Amino acid sequence: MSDEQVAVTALDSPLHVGRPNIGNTEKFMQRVQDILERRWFTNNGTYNQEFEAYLCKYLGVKHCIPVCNGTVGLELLVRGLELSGEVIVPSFTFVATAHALSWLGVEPVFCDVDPKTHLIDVNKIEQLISPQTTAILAVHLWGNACAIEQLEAIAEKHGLKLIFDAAHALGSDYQGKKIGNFGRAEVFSFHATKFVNAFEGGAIATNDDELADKIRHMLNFGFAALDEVVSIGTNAKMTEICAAMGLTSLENVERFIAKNKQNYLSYQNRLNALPGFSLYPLDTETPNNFQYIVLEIDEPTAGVSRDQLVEFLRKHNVLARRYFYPGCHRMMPYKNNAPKFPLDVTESLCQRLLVLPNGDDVDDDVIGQLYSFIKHIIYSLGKFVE
Ligand code: T4K
Repeated sequence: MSDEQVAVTALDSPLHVGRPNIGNTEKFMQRVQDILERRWFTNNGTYNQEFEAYLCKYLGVKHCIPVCNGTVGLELLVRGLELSGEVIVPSFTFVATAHALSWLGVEPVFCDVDPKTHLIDVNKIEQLISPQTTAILAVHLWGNACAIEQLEAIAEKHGLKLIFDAAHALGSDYQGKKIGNFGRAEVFSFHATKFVNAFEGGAIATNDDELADKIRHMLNFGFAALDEVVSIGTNAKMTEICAAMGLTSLENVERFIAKNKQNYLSYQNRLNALPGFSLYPLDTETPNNFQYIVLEIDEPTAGVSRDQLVEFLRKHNVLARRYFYPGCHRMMPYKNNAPKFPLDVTESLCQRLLVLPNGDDVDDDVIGQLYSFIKHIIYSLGKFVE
């Protein structure tokens, strides 16, 4: 009897996608103590300033303004750049990207993505441009940089603003420069599920002094100085506890990336040997955070569907996710409007992809177990060939 025929047993405890990484706990607790002693909890405190300074140095960017979360960061940017009418955005992204536009009365116009990179397809953007289009909001999905040069050329040719949702892309490079330096601005997320987290949080990175000033006012009710309000504003501030967590996580960024990369390679060694399974290809020579283990399943060759596999893994305590099923254009409120052009690649990816766990919690043994679950279900369905 082969290994695959032996019943596999579920993991002892659930293995999640998006399990938070934790930096130096002792250092974080010292910072919490310090926050409590100094009684300065929010409103651009010391840890916010330190977090921003650290981010700016790490990214090589002039401003990286901490905010309460990535979604609100995108909203501030949309408002700060006075975007209106329509903005071109991929449908294959977390729904926050589209919502940030809709929330401000701007219509997201969905563009298809490239089948290999899963990034906005630069060849399909121009057909979506109308007299109402004011910007392109591209997403560096899975931490992989978009085709920035081509996007810049399209934006310039049509007089559009170019901004990036960089929620996944802290630590990634494009042509030797860190993400955070491109377009008018880029927005990061430091949500618990991101590999560098601040519990909740985000940041707007830009080299544009004027835009940075405007956003700093807007995130604090429009205050420019004591008793002086210069614009409409909101409350998008990051708390000191979140900034302390963000800073403590960021101090460990290289360790997190090294672990992620090691896990990525371990997944790659195993999964790419299975017919019908392909791991999202990352160039291991280009800096990336390697956080996302994205598996594409070609059902006829693999002998198992994505949904069968997700269900089987879940039964065995591996909580894989079907990101970004079913695609923003199929979610409310967007599903009431047909996309301007078909989103064939997005539709296909939404049926074929799953995301597997990575991070501090995962190691070679766990990946080995996960691999045996996958082999087991393929074997059970009668398609396993060694
Ligand atoms: N743009 C993009 C491309 C994004 O991916 C996101 C966020 C944004 C913009 C917006 O940034 P933020 O406003 O969030 O800063 C999660 C996150 O809530 C969301 O931040 C993230 N993308 C998205 C990809 O994933 P859900 O609905 O999948 O969350 P949930 O509660 O199902 O948790 C995800 C997994 O993480 C589960 O397996 C459980 C695990 N988890 C979660 C939390 C909160 C933990 O193990 N511990 C935790 O504390 O959206």
